[in-house]
Amino acid sequence: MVSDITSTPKGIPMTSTALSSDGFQLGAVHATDGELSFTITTADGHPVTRFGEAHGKQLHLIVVRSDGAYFRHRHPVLDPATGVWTIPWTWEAAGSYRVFTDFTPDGGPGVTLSRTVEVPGEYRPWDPLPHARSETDGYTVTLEGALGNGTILTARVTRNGQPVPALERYLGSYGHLVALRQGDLAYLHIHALEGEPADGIRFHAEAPTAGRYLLYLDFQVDGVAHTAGFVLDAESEKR
Ligand SMILES: [Cu+2]
Repeated sequence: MVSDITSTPKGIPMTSTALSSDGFQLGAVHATDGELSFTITTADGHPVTRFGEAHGKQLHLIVVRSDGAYFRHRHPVLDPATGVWTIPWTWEAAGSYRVFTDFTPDGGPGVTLSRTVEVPGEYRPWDPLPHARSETDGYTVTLEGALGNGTILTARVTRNGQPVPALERYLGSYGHLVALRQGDLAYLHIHALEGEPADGIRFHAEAPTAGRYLLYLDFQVDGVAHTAGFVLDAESEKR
């Protein structure tokens, strides 16, 4: 479970965008020569070599450009002797990227740490308008419902106008949704509710504030993972 979320007095989850938290630190991220690597250390700099699991993985790596473009959710491999995580990597475009590591220390609650990485080159900004429908790899994905504090979002995946019956469990549920607040990329890991995918994948959303959010749904069909992106404006709390 992701519990880097600390509750405000009103009980609304806020997420850290820091590179250190809860006694852990994300070391420098190297991403050259076709490989991305980093180390999670303790606050005093010792590499962490043992991790627990959440959503079937010891660590979830989320990389996205600061404007929300070029989102990737990957699972790097740990060298348990050194604490170095690696994954093959090439950058698609220039810009400032945020690298999130979402992990579970051995025996502890989950932690999310992040850092920025600058990728040189000519930068072409992306400024998306709100949209709740996304086309990806031949699939059409819609997100129904309002994003707010304690609202339900329902994702539906179709292909050629028909529901996709072969939606597979991926990372412990039929879909995996990450929401980032536009502006600071505050990180929300939105958990799927149990249910059959024929009825749509339902998520329980807790947007910490009103404002614009970038959302990314990962789903899997025939062993292949796909990502659909959305932009939603969170409603302010109704009174
Ligand atoms: Cu993951």
